[in-house]
Amino acid sequence: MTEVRHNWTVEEILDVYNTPLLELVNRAQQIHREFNNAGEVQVSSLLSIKTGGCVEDCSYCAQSARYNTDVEVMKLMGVSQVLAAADKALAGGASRLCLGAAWREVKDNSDFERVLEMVRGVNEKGMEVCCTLGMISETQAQQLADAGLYAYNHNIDTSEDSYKKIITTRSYDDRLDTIHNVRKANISVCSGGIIGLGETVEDRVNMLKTLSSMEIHPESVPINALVPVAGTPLENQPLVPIWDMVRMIATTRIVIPQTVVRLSAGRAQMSLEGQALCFMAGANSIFAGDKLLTTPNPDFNADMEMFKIFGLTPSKSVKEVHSPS
Ligand code: SAM
Ligand code: DTB
Ligand code: SF4
Repeated sequence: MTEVRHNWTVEEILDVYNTPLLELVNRAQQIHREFNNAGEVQVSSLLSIKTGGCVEDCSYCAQSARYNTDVEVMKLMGVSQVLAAADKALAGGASRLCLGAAWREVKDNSDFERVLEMVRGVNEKGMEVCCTLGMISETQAQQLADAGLYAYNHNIDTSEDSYKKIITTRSYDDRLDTIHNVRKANISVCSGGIIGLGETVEDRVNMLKTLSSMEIHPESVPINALVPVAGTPLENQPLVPIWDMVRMIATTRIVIPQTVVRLSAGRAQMSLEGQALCFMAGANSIFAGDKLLTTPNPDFNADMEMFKIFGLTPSKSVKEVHSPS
C-alpha cells in the first residue's frame, strides 16, 4: 500500500515531474487505481453568478476591471435564476454545481445573504454545492457551511515566488488564510492552480509542495491550463503543451494520491487524445458545460461522447471527504 505523505521535498517532486513521460503516466495510473475508482469521473458544472468588474489584478483573468476585455459586467444573479441553472445541470448529469463570483472578498451584506440562499436552494436539490467567491473569514466560512456548502474553491495558482509576478493586490498568505478558514469550518477544500503563466517547472513543483504539505490534503485539486484572454497582460502567452499538462496531472496524482484531480480550464484547446492521456495520468474530474466562467469549454454532448469512447462514467456523487489524510 502506497503511503500518503505530507513531507515531499521539492527535489523529490521535481524528480517525479521529470520522470520519462510514459513511465510517469504508468506510475500515476497505478497509484490512481490503488486509491480511486479509475473508471469514474466527477462532473462539475460552473456558473458565474457575478461576472466581471473585479478590483483584483490577477494577470490571467478576464474579469479584472483593470483590463480591457470583452467580458460583460453582470451584477449578482437572482436566486431563482441560479436554481433554474441548477436544475439544468442536474438533468445533464452534473453532481456538483460550482458558483463563481468575481469578488476580491466576501462582504457581510445582502449579496452574501443572497449567496447563502442560493447555497441552501441548490443543496436541497441534492447537488453538492461549491462556491468560489474570493477571500472569506472564518465566520463567513461557518455561515456557508451552515447553509449546506460542500466545497470551497480557492486556488493558490502557482508558487509563492511566481504569485507576486501574477497578482499584486493580495498575497500568497492571504490565499492560505482563506483555505485555513474553509478547513476550520469543515468544508471540503478545492485548491490547485494554473500552468502556462510563464512560470518555471520549479514554480509548478513548489506549488505542489505547498499543497502536499497541508496537514489535510485538499479534497480536490484543479489543474488549469491558462486560457489566454485578449486584453489581459497574459494574452500572448503560448498555449500550454499537452505534455506539460500530462506531467502536471500525473505529478499531482502521485504526490496527493487520494485527491480528486480536476482537468480544469483549457480543455477546449485540447485534443481528445490529449485528454485521454490526462485521464490516464490520474485526472478524475472535469468541468462540463459549454462555458467555464467567461471562456468556452467543450460542448456537454461532446464530453459525454468522449466518456463513451474512453469507457468512463460520470460519478453521481463523489464523496470527496473520504477520510482524507
Ligand atoms: N474571484 C475568485 C478567486 O479569485 O478566487 C473566484 C473566481 S477565479 C476566476 C477562480 C480561478 O480560476 C482562479 O484562481 C484561476 O486559477 C482560474 N482562472 C481564472 N482565469 C483563468 C484563465 N484565463 N485561464 C485558466 N484559469 C483561470
Ligand atoms: C478553477 O480552478 N477553474 C475554474 C474554477 N476553479 C472556478 C475557473 C476557470 C476559469 C477559466 C477562465 C474563465 O472562464 O474566465
Ligand atoms: Fe477577481 Fe478572481 Fe479574476 Fe482575480 S481571479 S481578477 S480575484 S475574479
